Amino acid sequence: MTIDISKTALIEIDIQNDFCPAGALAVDKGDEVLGPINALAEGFARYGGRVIATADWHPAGHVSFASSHGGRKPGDILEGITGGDAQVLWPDHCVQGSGGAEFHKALEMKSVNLIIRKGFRKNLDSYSAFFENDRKTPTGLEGYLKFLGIETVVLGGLATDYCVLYSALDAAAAGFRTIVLSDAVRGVGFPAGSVERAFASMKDAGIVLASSPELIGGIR
Ligand code: VGL
Ligand code: ZN
Repeated sequence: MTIDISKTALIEIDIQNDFCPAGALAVDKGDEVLGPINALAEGFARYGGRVIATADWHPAGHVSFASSHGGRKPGDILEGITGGDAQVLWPDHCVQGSGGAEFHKALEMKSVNLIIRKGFRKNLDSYSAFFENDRKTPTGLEGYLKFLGIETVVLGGLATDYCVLYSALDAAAAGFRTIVLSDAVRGVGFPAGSVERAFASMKDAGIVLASSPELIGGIR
């Protein structure tokens, strides 16, 4: 697969301690994305490519936390709280300034050109790197990429069924050729079947799955 590095951006989604083993919202084997992501980022950097890292960045008492809704438990689902789809309630995670919100220490930050933080408003959640969960509030990433003439986005990170999925769907809807890294994503898997449904919706949206070695070999 050919990657014209001047028109391609790598987006590393939420590779933060809270989504890795022992984190507050640990994704099974979440740290396994680090090897392929770091290798690809290094390949991009070698050719002067754009590498963007995103971070879930919630204030204490965030609307997506079960603890903010007296008596609710993580995994409960509430309708109509952020204007978009039903909201899954999560354990407190990625609280601004906390250790859990830091990027995993093995994530190679030297190649990262831009960090996008999202979900920083108390009453609005954000899975996507492009739009918050009201589906209207932009993060600015689309404008950034388009201004630079980026045509292809490559996505990896955490979690397959939430932030990677929503970011990939928004990237495709914005007109980018969208590639998700088959070996550099891991999912939450809640509710049951969510990872399988995520891959199916990506496929329906014309999103391509490819492995990091396939892409590294194609960088020009
Ligand atoms: C995420 C659940 C809640 C993610 C973020 O990064 O996929 N999932 N907040
Ligand atoms: Zn979150």
